[in-house]
Amino acid sequence: APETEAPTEVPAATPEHTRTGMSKASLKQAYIDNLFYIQGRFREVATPHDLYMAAAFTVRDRMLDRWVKSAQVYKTSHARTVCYLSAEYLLGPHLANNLVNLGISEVARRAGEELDLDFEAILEEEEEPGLGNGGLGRLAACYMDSLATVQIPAIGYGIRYEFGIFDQDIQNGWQVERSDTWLRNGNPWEIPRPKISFPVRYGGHTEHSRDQAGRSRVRWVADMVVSGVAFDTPVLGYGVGNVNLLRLWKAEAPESFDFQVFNVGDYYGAVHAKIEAETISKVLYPNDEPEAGKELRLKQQYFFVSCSIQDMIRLHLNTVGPLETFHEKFVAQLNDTHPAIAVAELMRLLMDDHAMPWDAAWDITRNTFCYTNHTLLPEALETWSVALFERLLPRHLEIIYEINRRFLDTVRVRYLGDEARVARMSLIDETGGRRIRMAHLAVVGSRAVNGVAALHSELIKTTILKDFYEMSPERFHNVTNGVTPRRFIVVSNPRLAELITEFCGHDRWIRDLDCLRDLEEHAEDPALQARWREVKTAAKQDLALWLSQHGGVVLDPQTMMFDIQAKRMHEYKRQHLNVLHIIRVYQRLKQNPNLGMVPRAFIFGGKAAPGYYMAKLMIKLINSVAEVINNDPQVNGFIRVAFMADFNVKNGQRLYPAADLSEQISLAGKEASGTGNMKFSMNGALTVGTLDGANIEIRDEVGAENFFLFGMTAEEVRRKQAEGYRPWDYYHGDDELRSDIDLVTSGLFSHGDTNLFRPLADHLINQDPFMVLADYRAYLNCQDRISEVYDRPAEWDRMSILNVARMGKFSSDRSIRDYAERIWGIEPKPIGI
Ligand code: NBX
Repeated sequence: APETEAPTEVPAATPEHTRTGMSKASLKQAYIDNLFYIQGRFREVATPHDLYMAAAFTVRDRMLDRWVKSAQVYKTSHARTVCYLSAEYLLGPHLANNLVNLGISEVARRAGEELDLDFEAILEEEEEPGLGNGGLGRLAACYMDSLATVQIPAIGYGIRYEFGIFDQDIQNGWQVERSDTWLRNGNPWEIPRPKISFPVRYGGHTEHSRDQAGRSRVRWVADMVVSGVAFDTPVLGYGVGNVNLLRLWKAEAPESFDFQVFNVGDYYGAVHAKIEAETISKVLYPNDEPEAGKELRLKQQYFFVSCSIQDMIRLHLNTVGPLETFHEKFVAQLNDTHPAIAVAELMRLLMDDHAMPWDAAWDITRNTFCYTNHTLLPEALETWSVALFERLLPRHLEIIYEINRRFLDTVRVRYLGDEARVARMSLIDETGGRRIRMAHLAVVGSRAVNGVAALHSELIKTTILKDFYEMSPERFHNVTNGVTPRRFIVVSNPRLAELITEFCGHDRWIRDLDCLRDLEEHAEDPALQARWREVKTAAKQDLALWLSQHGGVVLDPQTMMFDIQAKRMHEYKRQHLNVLHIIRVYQRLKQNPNLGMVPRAFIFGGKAAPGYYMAKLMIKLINSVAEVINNDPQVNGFIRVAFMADFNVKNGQRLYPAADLSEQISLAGKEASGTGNMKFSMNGALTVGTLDGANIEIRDEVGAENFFLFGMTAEEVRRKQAEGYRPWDYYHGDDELRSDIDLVTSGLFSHGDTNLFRPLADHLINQDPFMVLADYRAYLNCQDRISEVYDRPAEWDRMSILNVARMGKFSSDRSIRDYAERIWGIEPKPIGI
């Protein structure tokens, strides 16, 4: 028929933005249409939220084209696919990021101007999905961006929490938590897939029998079932046609759950059961450490894992075929141990639902999973009581026992008579109440294990997973973390991006961050330095303005060095070491008001886990010190202290561009990697840091002369702890240290209350598990050097330029390529635009 012969392809000569509706004119038209047809508004009566929604839908529509094409290519080419299993995704606002990745930021801005829209106000309107606590969740989000950008087919699986990480208010200096209602006004970025849903069962008992062929079969008779429904968010690659999928599961009562039939007469009981089902994806646990014994947390983990594995099996059976090749189609990366139950779940599904024998199922399972460890802190290693497991997941407990039995047999054969080793390696910790060690399950059930920075990956091998390393060293890897330069330079620091582009080629560096090296040869050029400084000062002005409008602290961006520590509040991260430095400077200024020091703004941001008393007390201390210093006219021309409330992705994007100095001062050996360290340095901040996590590699890259190093090494820490660390000796051996700690408890910062901060001071003097006192003097000396260098702008600017120029390694694109080549064995599947 003539119709079908008509050319369906638009001639190639037509510019891409015209073909795909990305011209200014089509953006304007689409925007007006969306405002009218989706929000039901015209300009004159639209609320700021309507204006945002129309923008979001306009952008989302433009992603769908690429999404559909990617899905088709991935499906028909049977592309090997990465499934990233993560309980957290700390995504941050989508709109600006998607504009950048679509390559239409500029044209959209112009379209907005012609429609008389306030572009910045529209961006501000977006509520960020805060479906994560901190580094681990944000890393998952950076990896989703990079997977798409380096064109690796991927699905991110997780939980669609109705309430993400709490919003933080500061009241009277204390943290107050408010629930995060990010879905209140609708989420334009997700597409509900009610037809993609799976049953997830809990509780009950198992029944063992034999089938006709005499093979043993197990039936799990559960006593609770919920339904997981998929919500899909497209994830664009930068400047490529690839769009990957973030599939988050929402818990609902199953449709079959008809309370008329099942609960005649018990209407309230039925509604209660429905609520219980929906509770599973209700709220993110706000601790960046495991929730010991919280049944709901284990339910959440199993919930998203079970949905995800069932979905993978469905996809595989729909396309490639027999389950025997499952591991050739999929590789599943476990983001820490939160999804480690996946090992038992895949075994269960293969054996119980698909009648596969143990050995075949085990082969597939072990070849599917890889495990990333994110912490060495012993208190952060996840374990679950056997009793809880038995109650909630009886079939999985049986499978874990069997995995363990077979595994320990291999240990015994390998290490004859070494029963101590067997006990150490067991999946079950028999000391005290019996508990399942999730890290051991993850290691035994995986093909590869990795840490997140070089030091961390080494320490894993000598500490928490030493026995496993000795048994199979070839399975241990390092993949140093990275962050996406799209969000953390292009979106958050457009002035710097523009300046870099002049030297590093349009778009080139955004895709290949090693191109930043082109800046190096200009590091001493006074002209570049002047512009570099202008960019930094402008960012500091933006931040100062914002802070003055939110919290009221006034900072001087012209004269003051912006010294920033922004991260979760934790004793190991040592925000109190930073505070002791502030107090030292304060005391010096009080003794000598004409000190002539470099003015500094000390800026903090970070949430404390709601039940972590010491972390909350540190927030109170920072705000209390701020109150005294900011109101003391004798010093407040030289130093000011600000605590930015509600540090999240959006607020982080205000901080990174504005920092002169980045505080990365954890006790060596405790911070697995850190990623904020990379974000700051990429934006031209110099780092004051310990030899911990990725700091070490950052220093190696930017050059020791461009990094302010202080403090003990991990090895020195280990030795000192082995010898018996006595913080008391430091307290008594250093007059300034003693006077700084004593000032904390003097009542000066607490309106005369000498007890308020006593727990903090006492803990430092008596225990000091993170050796604040041992590193105090080195830190102060280093800070003095920093002030001296800051006083020599040409030198500082040169160092700052060199930091940015040498940060290529810390793009998450590099991390993902490392995973793809060294761990996953997966090739890019390029899709053009
Ligand atoms: O993971 C963090 C590490 O502390 C950082 O050093 C590292 O850079 C980052 C990414 O690799 N870990 C982390 O953020 N953990 C959690 O957020 C967490 C959340 C829930 C939980 C345990 C840990 N139950």
